[in-house]
Amino acid sequence: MGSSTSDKVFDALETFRIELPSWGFANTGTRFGKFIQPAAATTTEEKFSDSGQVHLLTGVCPTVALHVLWDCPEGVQSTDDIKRFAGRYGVAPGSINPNLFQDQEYKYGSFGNPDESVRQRAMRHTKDSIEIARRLNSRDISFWFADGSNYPGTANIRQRKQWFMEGLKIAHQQLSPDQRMLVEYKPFEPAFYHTDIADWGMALVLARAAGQQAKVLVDTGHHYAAQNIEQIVAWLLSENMLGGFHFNDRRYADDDLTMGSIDPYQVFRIFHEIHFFEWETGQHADIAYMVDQSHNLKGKIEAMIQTVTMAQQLFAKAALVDMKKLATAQKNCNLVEAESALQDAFATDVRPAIQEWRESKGLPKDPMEAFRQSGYLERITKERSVKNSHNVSSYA
Ligand code: RM4
Ligand code: MN
Ligand code: MN
Repeated sequence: MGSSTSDKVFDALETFRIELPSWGFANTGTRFGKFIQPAAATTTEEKFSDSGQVHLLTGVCPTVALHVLWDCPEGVQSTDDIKRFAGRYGVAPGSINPNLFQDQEYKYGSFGNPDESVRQRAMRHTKDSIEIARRLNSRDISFWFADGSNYPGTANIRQRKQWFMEGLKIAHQQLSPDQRMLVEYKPFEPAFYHTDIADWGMALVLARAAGQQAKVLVDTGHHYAAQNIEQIVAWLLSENMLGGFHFNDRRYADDDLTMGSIDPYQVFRIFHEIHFFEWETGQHADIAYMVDQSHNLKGKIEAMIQTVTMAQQLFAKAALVDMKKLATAQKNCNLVEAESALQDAFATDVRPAIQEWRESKGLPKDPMEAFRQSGYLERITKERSVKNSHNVSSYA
């Protein structure tokens, strides 16, 4: 490997950080049930402990995303506990995710519910979530709405859009100047006929209407098969509206599989659009890279280490694209040359350079191996297995 290749890999890794989801360490399942893991995290503290392990071994996951309902059972009062966990386990709270889908009241929606008192309840929870974020010094409040309908004719789509516009605008007014609102979209599930924020265009319209600090969040699992996600990314970048990602992979629907497990080239192409944007404009793309996965069958911490390793590899590979060559080839419509610029970078084995980078940072060369040697899994399995034998209730 040429030294310029490893320089590029080092440069790319220097800035790349990825946020872990607290719920990725808990028992999760499908609508058919859960398979309980004896080592799964059963409390917010355990989720911090597990993410702390991943950060300790990889060095690139300094924050953990929190879901208010699952991680802040006392609402705003939970923030003191969370600060303690953050100090104890060496990971800071990251994006704050309001939960506007699980309470019985949200059966017909939250911001889009025809019942005004439910919309108000959703707003109260939203304001609490923004306050939680403020107390925790979290920059991003990340909104995913399950709102929608299951049958044609049962919902007033335009009216609901209006309610969303109003709700997000009010929420935006609560933000501190350094906070951001991220608006996620999803084409279906749990609603099966229409979802109120079904795609990136709808999220963009709502984010623009909400205010300057609102951006779009791209969850890679929230697209129809064959959709060109990197094009969406390129458009959002050029509109200065890309706020962050929820990474996961999919084969059929919102499968929440390990990042890059099905289609690593797609993730590479997404990262390429970001690198290309930065190269061409000289601007830094201020994007929150986050994981949103549900490891029903894999060991949770191992799956997370695997994810982070994959993310680093694909980000580094994308940094190897010869941009000058690419730009010239594009200009001259030299198709094979242009495409090869991507393919050559994708085919490069960056693993040795990544190992060198880890060593230069005093990190284990192989985080997975280091985790297996650490004894951590054996310890938490012992500590948590009894608790896990009767922890099957909520999603995470
Ligand atoms: C949704 C969406 C949200 C996540 C929940 C658990 O499908 O991806 O971001 O918080 O799942
Ligand atoms: Mn998501
Ligand atoms: Mn999802």
